[in-house]
Amino acid sequence: MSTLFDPLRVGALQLPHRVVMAPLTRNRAPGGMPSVLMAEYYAQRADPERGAALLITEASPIAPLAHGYLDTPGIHDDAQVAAWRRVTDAVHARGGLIAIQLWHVGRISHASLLPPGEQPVAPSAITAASKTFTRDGFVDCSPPRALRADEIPAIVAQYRRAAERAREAGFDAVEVHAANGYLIDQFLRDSTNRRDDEWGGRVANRCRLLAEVMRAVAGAIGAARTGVRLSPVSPVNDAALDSDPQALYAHAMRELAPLSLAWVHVVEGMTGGPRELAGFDFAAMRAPLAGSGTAWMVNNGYTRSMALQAVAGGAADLVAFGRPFIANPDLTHRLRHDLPLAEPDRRTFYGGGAAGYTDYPALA
Ligand code: 8OZ
Repeated sequence: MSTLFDPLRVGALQLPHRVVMAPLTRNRAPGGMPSVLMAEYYAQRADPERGAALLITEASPIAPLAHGYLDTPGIHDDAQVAAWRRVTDAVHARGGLIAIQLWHVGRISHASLLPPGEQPVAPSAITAASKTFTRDGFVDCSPPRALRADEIPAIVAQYRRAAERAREAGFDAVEVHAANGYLIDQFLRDSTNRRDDEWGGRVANRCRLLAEVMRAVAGAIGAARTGVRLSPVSPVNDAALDSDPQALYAHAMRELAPLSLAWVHVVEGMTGGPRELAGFDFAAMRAPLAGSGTAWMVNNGYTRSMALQAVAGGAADLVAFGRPFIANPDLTHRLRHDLPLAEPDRRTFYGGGAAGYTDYPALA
């Protein structure tokens, strides 16, 4: 039987244990450029014994139109690649492993964050009843326009190109962000996808963007370095639930199983909120992956005892912790020895500088 602290091979990566740092938006990339402070932050959490077995970065926009929040780090031009290299070098110097989360926000954006004259893009022209963070603080999302079918292959290509740039920047792997009501999730759910072409309608059509993106990314950098994050019952970002999430996400798993991706990462319940929602059966969602070699990564509000039990009982291969990693750079050390955890300060989650970011100490 495996424990939370046993090593695991995940695709091309040899992980020293099962504790992963979940992606966390922190808005400390001025102008979309990964900062030196970010290199320090990730390196603090990279120790293979005391920190994360695998760090997953904050969500990182793959194109100018993929941005939806102020000061999130891009992975779509050469200067960003060079700046990310400082992050991956700092993590590797500590012996750590790091994946970048590839992000397209779709309709969760504001025109002021996009190139002049552009508006957000989405499967259908339905404005999100949600806010985003701009230079002027929190504002309502701008009305999106529906993507034309002939524009979608270019978006798939942006994911592929971002994955290639991620490898140029020294990342060990990528995680495609298909959760939390952003572009790929907008295509998946019938609440946000009202298309009647080959990208909408029946489940197979709504899964097409996810499947094409995963095939493109895996084809470019290898499935053994490719993961994906999904949140089947999370309503965040005005993502009203699909009419049949169990059927939708089971179909998605049947499409992804033959790719033998490195991992599938699931947010259980509402992202950052309650775990118990809607009676969704995550074990049933996972079933089609049997024999695929794809690791199952779980997330959302895990405590030490829940994580120990999830791995020991076979419900998960990996457990991703988000907020606990903000205040505990040595989270794995603390979990291993059942030491007390520091509490993060919500006021410094998004934006600002070193305060509440790189100043949480490890235990002596
Ligand atoms: C919090 C604030 C802004 C963005 C997500 C990328 O929910 C995010 C995000 C979280 O996946």
